[in-house]
Amino acid sequence: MKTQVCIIGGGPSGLMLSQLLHLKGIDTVVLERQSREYVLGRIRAGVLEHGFAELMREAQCGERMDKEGEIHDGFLIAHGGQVSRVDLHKYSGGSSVVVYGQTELTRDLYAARDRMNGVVIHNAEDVQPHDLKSATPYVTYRSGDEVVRIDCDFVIGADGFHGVSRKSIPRDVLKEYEKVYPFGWLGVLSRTKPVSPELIYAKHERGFALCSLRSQVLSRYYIQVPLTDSVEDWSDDAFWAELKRRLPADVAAQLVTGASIEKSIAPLRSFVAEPMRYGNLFLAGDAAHIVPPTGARGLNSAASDIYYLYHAMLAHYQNGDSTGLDQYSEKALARVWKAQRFSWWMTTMLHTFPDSIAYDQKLQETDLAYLFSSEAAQRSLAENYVGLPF
Ligand code: RFL
Ligand code: PHB
Repeated sequence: MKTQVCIIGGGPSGLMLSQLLHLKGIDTVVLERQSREYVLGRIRAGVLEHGFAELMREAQCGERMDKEGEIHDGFLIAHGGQVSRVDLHKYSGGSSVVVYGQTELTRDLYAARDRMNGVVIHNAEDVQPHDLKSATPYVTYRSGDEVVRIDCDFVIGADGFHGVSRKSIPRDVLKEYEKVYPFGWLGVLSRTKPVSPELIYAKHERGFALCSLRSQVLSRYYIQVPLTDSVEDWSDDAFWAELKRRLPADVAAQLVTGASIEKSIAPLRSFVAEPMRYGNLFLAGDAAHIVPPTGARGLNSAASDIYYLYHAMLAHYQNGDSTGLDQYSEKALARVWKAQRFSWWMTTMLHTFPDSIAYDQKLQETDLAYLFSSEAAQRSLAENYVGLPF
């Protein structure tokens, strides 16, 4: 098989790039290890920044998002017995975020690829990139007993944190920066009315909690749990009881509980791999960097990678100009590190750390007190949350 751009990973990053390039007449093949059902069964992000939503529209995939997604102009932070609002609209110069699930967005991208007869190969086993430093790289995968070879100009590693792409960059080239947090998030999806029209991030001495949503009939809640906990340790009743303990009493009293339709634990981690290019391999999204979900930055950081790569590929194929490709890693990493800083700050301010000393707790309280006493601080939060410019 032959293509111009071989994309490893059929998550939002890979599908989005494939769709955008296809619209400009650039041929791609997407190789996905899992089945489509498996990919669409994963419950992940819920908050999209303005720039991501724009990219969805440019990819001709924004119709359902614009109809069913909710525009949110602010969110709430519960702390020390009070609830304060962050006015995103006011402090970001009129911007906002879109609440629309990653699952739905991925479904829309798959539908668009199908409509245009895009090649997305599922259940691709043992995917392996080769000859990345040469002008003629190729990727192999196994389908049953058959090994298939795809010759291409470029390989895109959009295969998430556990993918094969990053691992094919030699150890002496790649530098990895990592911070592992001593807790995870236990998430529950339930077919219940959300407790609040806007997201509530709750700081509590028993641990952080988040009230989010997918629609007016579908709620997503999270609580901070120790890394030693497993999903089996948490019955639905235990989850709801713990969530209520961490919310302000009037919010807890309004909480509608119900059977969980998904329950999972995600460990919290910050990670960056540098550089994001090796020869003709380009990393994008979670394959190169991940953040703790507290700032809702993960998918949104993937979006800026895709934006830069898309424009760099266009310049290369349409004008023979490779400047964008040459500058990709540096440009992408500059924005990635800002998302890292913001996510680390939100996580540090709102979680309960098992080894924290009284001094640390005072600083957390002061961070929040300063935030809500300073318009400049709220402006800084808002501009990061709605997304820094690409
Ligand atoms: P993905 O989604 O992990 O997709 C990678 C795809 O590659 C496939 N793959 C392979 N394919 C072929 N060969 C191999 N060897 C392969 N290895 C892996 C995988 O099966 C998969 O389909 O990465 P991508 O596309 O870069 O997208 C990144 C986002 O998924 C991620 O950043 C967000 O979900 C993070 N995130 C959030 N981001 C936000 O911007 N806003 C949020 O509100 C938000 N909330 C969250 C989140 C992540 C969470 N979890 C579970 C980590 C909430 C949670 C709980
Ligand atoms: C979600 O709805 O899954 C969600 C929302 C905001 C976050 C993280 C996750 O910061």
